Parts: sequence; structure tokens; C-alpha cells
Amino acid sequence: MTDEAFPSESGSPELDTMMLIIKSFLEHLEYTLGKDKYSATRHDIFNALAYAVRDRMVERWLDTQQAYYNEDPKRIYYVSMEFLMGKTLENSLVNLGLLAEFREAMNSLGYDLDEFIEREQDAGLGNGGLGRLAACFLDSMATMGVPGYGYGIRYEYGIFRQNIIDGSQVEIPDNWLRYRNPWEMDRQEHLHPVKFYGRVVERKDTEGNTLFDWIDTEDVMAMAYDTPIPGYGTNTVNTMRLWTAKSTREFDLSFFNEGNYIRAVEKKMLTENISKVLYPADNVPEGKELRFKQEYFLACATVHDVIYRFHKQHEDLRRLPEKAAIQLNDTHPALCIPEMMRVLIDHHRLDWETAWNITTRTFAYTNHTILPEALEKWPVWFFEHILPRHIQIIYEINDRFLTAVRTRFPGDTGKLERMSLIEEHWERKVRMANLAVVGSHSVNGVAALHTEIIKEHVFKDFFEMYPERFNNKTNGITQRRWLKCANPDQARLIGDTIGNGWTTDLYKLTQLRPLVDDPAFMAQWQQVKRTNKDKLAEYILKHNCIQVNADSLFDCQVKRIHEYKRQLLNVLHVITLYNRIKANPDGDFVPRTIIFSGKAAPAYAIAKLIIRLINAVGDVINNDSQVGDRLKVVFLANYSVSLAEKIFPAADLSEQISTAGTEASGTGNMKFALNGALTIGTLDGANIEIMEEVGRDNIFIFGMNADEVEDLRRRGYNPRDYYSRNPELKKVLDMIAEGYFFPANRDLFRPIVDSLLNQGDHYMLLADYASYVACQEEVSRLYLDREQWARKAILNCAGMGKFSSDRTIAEYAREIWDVEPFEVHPVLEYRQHD
Ligand code: IMP
Ligand code: B1N
Repeated sequence: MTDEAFPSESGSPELDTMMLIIKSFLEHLEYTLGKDKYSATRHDIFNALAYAVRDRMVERWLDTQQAYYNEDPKRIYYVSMEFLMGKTLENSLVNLGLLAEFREAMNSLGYDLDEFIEREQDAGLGNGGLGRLAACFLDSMATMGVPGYGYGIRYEYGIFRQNIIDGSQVEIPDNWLRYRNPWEMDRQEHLHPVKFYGRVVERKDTEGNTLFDWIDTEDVMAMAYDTPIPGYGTNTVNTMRLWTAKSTREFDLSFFNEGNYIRAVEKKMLTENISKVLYPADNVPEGKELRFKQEYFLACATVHDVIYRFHKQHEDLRRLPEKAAIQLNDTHPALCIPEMMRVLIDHHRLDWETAWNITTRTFAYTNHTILPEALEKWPVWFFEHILPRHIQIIYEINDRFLTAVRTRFPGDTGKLERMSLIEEHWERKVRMANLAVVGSHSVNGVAALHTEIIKEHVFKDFFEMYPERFNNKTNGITQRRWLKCANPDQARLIGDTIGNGWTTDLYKLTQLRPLVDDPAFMAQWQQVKRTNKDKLAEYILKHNCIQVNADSLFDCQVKRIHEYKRQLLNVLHVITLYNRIKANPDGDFVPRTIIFSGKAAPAYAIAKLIIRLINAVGDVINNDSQVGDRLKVVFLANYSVSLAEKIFPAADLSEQISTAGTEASGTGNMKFALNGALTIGTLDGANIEIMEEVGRDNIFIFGMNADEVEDLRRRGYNPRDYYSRNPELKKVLDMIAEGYFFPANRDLFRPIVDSLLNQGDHYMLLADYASYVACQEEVSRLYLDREQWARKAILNCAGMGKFSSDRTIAEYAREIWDVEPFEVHPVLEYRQHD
């Protein structure tokens, strides 16, 4: 709808737009999908609609890419094993500014746009926060005119679908491509070979230099699929490029010689397994060979593409750092570093120092976790077997690096041991975090506290050696998806009151602050929340068959199930409330609906048991007529981007209760607050910065801070002290241990209580229990005063300016990437050059 380009046909530009949409939709239904209105399924209608929307992006997409080629700005490559995009239709329409037009066009054909917005499959190519952050960053880069690309893997199966059967998690494969993915375009011509296995031979060239040939390899092809990423209200459309594994044309001749055609074909097919499935572990690494191959597959294809694009316009690779920045989303793509070295040295014949200089100036690394078990370490024998050339390069990097350490800190062998890229235990391993730090010019954490912790603990030695490399980039979220799309009523109320500037400048929300004294605004605000809660209550009734009281406090903890996130602490509080009601059945209690949602890694037994416990506790409480609607416990199955979009707008209370010092940042905390929920949380991750922005009076903080946690651990923590001294806590734990919530198998939940009382309660739930329960009492008291509550909710939303991913990306652009916003001019200007 390049309205400037064409004179109006009907005399009304709106009508022209409508006609174009309808025409485009009908043409796709007929010519792309080969259907008419009699044969079209709902999937067909969705696909035709999606193609019509994609058409609206394509011109701007080509123009953006052409403009990048012509003007040659520095490109930013965000490399990530995960992109948790969720649904695309509504977000694209919002960013293109065509939501109303498409709604009307579909209406005139007798279709309800919302049905198709809802029907779309989530693209769930990620586990949680890290993958969703990558998706928010793509939206912000496109919106702010950063010439950015997302590089990842096109998994055929994304994060599993979670069913709850008899209270337990059951995993169902996510066959998200079954009804085709209308947003992607395959790029058969962008095909890179990726080598595995084989051996390295040395030879001399005519000048006597040593060259390395990696031969007898088994090759896989990486083929590109591109998805357009439209900015909000701009002409910029960036690219997300995902790689899929294709077998090479060659068959294994040895099988042919044996006359075994089928074996040859089978082997060929096995190589395509590399991009088959996303590993469903969040914050725990998967030490599997296939995962290692996936990581190298992404690294190799991406590095080749970056260099290929650079080479289209430049000769001299020494200029690469001026023209490209590569951001590593955690260490998962860190094999890019030795791969870049290999390409520069073995293919382009650069000397080591030049190659190293180019590499370190190009790469930057973001750390997302300090959990020691989550830091990636790959066995040296994996390298020797699968990437024999890379282990040579890593050894060389390490030799040179350790020489520098020795020079800086003579005689400090402990330091050498700790900083080495190789861990020398009974099984030698490559420490991927050390590799990423040494090979990058920037290392950042994702919230202020997290960055302090990596400087003082995880990377202390590295910080001493390279202080200038370390910096903080507090995470953010895109307000286009998490407010404008997810919560249209609140977005409209805000827009009607302070205008729509907040969609691209979230700090504009501060203008809501004075409105806490405006009774009319307050009433509308409360009405919006109530409507959202009614909708979620309907969803709960439909999916869980539980009737919840929409007037009760919606108390939500939605995130991956992990011990450090302490869903179990929340459960202890729930049982405490239950016991109080039972002890005082006629007492006055502030009614609560406790909502949980989240997936457990399939191999994480205790996390799965926590899901069972939540459901078992829910069964007892929800069916106890003495409790009534004063307390309900709901576990919503299959937490995903689209379920999150339903929960955040309906939440009153956001549970952010990780042990201080364990949650790197969190981003759900920001989504809740933006949608007008109050936070109950520890001084962990970005909660601290949320408190700074909304004010100490507008957030519920409890428990130990990170220093106190460390202190207590050093002094010796004994969970039994808390158990024996607190009768309410003791009773709760005894009930779980004795099978109160599962009489059919009274020992079922014993391992949970054991982990607390007999295995050290690593995340210190018992130490924070009393403070948490007391803080929850304050929450309930405040909820009785609905006006005070709404005031604080508004002040939370008003304070969220800092947490836009636009701010985060602006900081990366200025402080790490050194890029300026690049303006793509309206379509017409470029067309006229032709
Ligand atoms: P890519 O980033 O390598 O995918 O290239 C992006 C865009 O750059 C292409 O779609 C073209 O618009 C433009 N481009 C690439 N090569 C050329 C060329 O040789 N001449 C003009 N434009 C080019
Ligand atoms: O990254 C998010 C943070 O907001 C969260 O606090 C942090 O927990 C999360 C291995 C991870 N850290 N590490 C992972 C994911 C998958 C995997 O295989 C680790 N995820 C986080 C965004 O910064």
C-alpha cells in the first residue's frame, strides 16, 4: 500500500487499501494455495491472509536490503541458538500499521481476523528468556534502524508442547511446520558446506609456510531460510536467517561399492538430523554430541555468510571489524570464534596476529547465567573427533593467552589454571566461557547486579586482566508486543490519555504518574484490569475446569520450572494459606488465585516433581468446600509466548522470587510491571532496577540480598534450624513429606522435602520463608484497598521506560557495536532510481 506511489483509484485511499488487501488475499487463496471458498480449510484462510500480509512487507524488505548494499553501513549479526518469536501475524500488522485495514477487509469477506490471529502456531524455537530476548532485540533493531540480522537454526521441532496428565508433565513434539510457515522464504542459493570429523594434514607452500588441510570430512549443507522482520512505523525490514541441514549430493561411495544403496541413502538422511530439534534445556547445558554439532553448524554457516557478504563489497578482510559486529548470545555460538580464525588463516592465508586482531574486534559476548552447572564445557575428545582443526586453533589461542597471563601475573599458577581455556580434570574440557571472553572485545552481563557478579566472581581473573572489556546491558522487552498487542485495552487507555509516543519512546509512560490522582482514569484502569481478568478466568474454566473468582487477587508465577526460581517457595506459601483457612474456617481472608505456568526440562526430575506437587496441592485445595473461592491453585499447561500474552495483562501480582544472585536478569518481571502488576520479589537480577524505577514503596521486596546469601553460605547454612524454629513452616513440610497431598502414594513428594531438609536446601528457601510469608501478608492488606493498589499498579507501568528493548539496543549500538541508526527512505525514492 505505497499510497504515495499510486493515485487513488476509488477516490478514497482507505477503500483502495481495502480492495488491494482483498484482491491479494483472494489471489493467494486461489493461485498460491489452489483453493476456492468451498475447499479452503481454516489453515488455508490463515495462510492466504499471511501471504497477503507478507506481500506488504516484501517491497520494504527488498528496499531495505538494497539500501544496505548501496550505502554499506556496518551490519550487526545477532547469533543465537534460540529465537522465541511466538506468533507473527498480529505483530506484523501492528508494525506495518495495517491492523485496522486488514480487520475490515477480512470482515467484508465474512471472516473474523481475531480468529486467525489466535489460530497461528507459535514459532517456539527457544526455551525461555534467552530466546525471547533475541526476538525482542530483532523487533527493536528493525524499529530503531539498526542494520541487524538474526542468525539461528530452523529447527523442525521447536520447544515441546506440554500436556498435564494426572498432574504430570507429558511432552508432545512441536511439529510447527506441518501446515507450512508462510513467513519464511527458502534461499536455495545460500548454501554453505559444513564439515565434520576427518583429520588435519600439514603441508608447506612454495614459500615454506605451513598450511593446514582439513580432509576426509563428512559434509552437511546449511541452507538459508529468511524471515522478514518489520520495524514499527518505519520502512526498515531486517532479516532473520535460519539454517537448515541438507545432505550433500554425494553419497558414501563405500556403501555403493558394497552394493548397499539403501544404507547410502540412510546415511545421507541422518545428516539432516542436525537441525531436527531444539534441545529443551534452559539454564543447563546438554552435553550431547548432536548439540555440539548444532552449535558448530550455526557457527560455520554464519561466519561464512558474514564473510561472503563483506566480500561482495570489500577486498581487505582487515576492514571486517569496521563493517561487521557479531554478538554472541551466550556461549552457544562461541565456536564462531575459532571458526573465524580458521577461515581467516586457512582459507584467506592471513597470519595469526592479523586474524586474531580482526576476530577479537568483531566479536562481543553476552553472558546470561552464573549457575556453574550452566557454563558450557565440551570434552576435548569431542573436538579431536569432530572438529580436529578447531582444537588446534583453540590450543594456539590458549598458549598465546596463557603466555600473556604469565607475563602479567608472574608465578600465579592458580590463576593460570583458572583462566586456561582447557579444564584439566580426568576428562579434559574446553571452557566455552573462557574462550568467548578471550576472543571478544566486549563481555556484558544482562542486569547491573549480574554484571557485578560476573566481574567479582565468575570472571574475576579476566576482569583483572581486561577491565575495559566488561560492561552491563540491562535487558529489555518490546512494548509493541508486550503492551500494544498483548493488552490492547490498556494500550488504548494510555494512548487516549497521553498519546501514542510510548510505542517508540517508552519513557513517555512517566506522563501517567500524575494520573493516579485522576479518579476517572483510575476507574478506567481498574476496569481494563477487570476485563482482562475475566478473560483469563474464562480461559482457566475452559482449560482447567476450575471456576475462579475474578475478584480475587491473581497471583502469578510463570516461567521455566527451575529450583533456583523457587516455585517451591510459592507452594510453601500456598499451603500456609490453606492451613490458616483450615485453622480458622470463618476467618476473613483476602481471596487469591495462585496461577503457575511453566515447562520443566524433560530430564529434570525434581522440576517435574514440583509440577506434580503444584497440581496435587491444587487438587486438594480446589476441592475443599471449606476453602471455597478464597483460595484456588491453577497450573496452566503449555506456557509459551502466546499463553504469556494472555497471562500478563490479567495479573495483579508478579512473583519474582529467585534466590538473590541467581537470576541473571529476568524479563517476565518487566512484562508484568508494564501490564500493571505489582511485584513481590527478591533483590535479584533486574528486580533491583525495577525497584529503582518504580520506587521502593511500590514494590514488595523480601528475603536476603545477594551478599547475605553469600555470607550465610560461607558461615554454613543449616535449613533444619529454620524448620525446627518455625512451627508453621514445619507443619507445611511435614504435610508434604507425609503424603497429605497424595494419599495414594505417600512417598511421592519425599524427594522434594529431602532436597530441603537433608540435601542442604541449596537455594535457601527455608531461610527466606518467614520473610516471604510476612511480605505476602502486606500484599493481602494492600489488596483490600483497591484504590491504593491501582495507584501503585499505574506507578509501576509509568516507571517501565527503562525496560524497553529499544533502550537496550541503543546501548549495544552505541557502546559495543559502534553503529548509528540507518534510515531507509520511503520506497518511492529508491524506485525512481531504477
Ligand atoms: P544479502 O545481504 O547478501 O542477502 O544481499 C542483500 C541485498 O543486497 C540483495 O537483495 C540486493 O538488494 C543487494 N545486492 C547484493 N548484491 C548486489 C549487487 O551485486 N548489486 C546490487 N545489489 C546487490
Ligand atoms: O537469559 C535471560 C535472563 O533474563 C534470565 O535471567 C536467564 O536465566 C536466561 C542454556 C540458557 N540464561 N541462560 C540461559 C538457556 C538455554 C540453554 O541451553 C542457558 N537462559 C538464561 C535473558 O538474558
